[in-house]
Amino acid sequence: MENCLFCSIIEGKIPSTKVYEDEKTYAFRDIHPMAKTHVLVVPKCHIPSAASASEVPDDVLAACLRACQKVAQSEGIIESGYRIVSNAGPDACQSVPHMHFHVLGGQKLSESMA
Ligand code: DGP
Repeated sequence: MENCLFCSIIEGKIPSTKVYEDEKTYAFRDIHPMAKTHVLVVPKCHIPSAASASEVPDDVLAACLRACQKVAQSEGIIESGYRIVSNAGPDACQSVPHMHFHVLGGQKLSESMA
């Protein structure tokens, strides 16, 4: 989609630090890391947010969760633990309207989620 930051990153028009890629997903380091490990997993097709999940093919949704697992594995946090966060909409402070999953770990995370 034109004028979508993450679509531009996926297309390579904006540089990013790639962590993982497959046919349906792309994962790269967050520009403002909130934890020692902070990677964003995005579907390659444009989906505004998790609030549109009912319109998204099952294989794309599954690929996103599986990509989070692959990232956790390659980042060495699969055993120590990690958090997957997907902000959707204004109350969640979603700032980029292309569905994405934050994979956070590499340190003890806050017990508070809100
Ligand atoms: P959210 O607030 O949940 O919509 O998260 C958007 C994230 O995207 C935020 O943590 C910062 C990250 N981000 C924004 N612009 C860029 C960029 O140009 N490159 C990278 N790597 N990350 C970005």
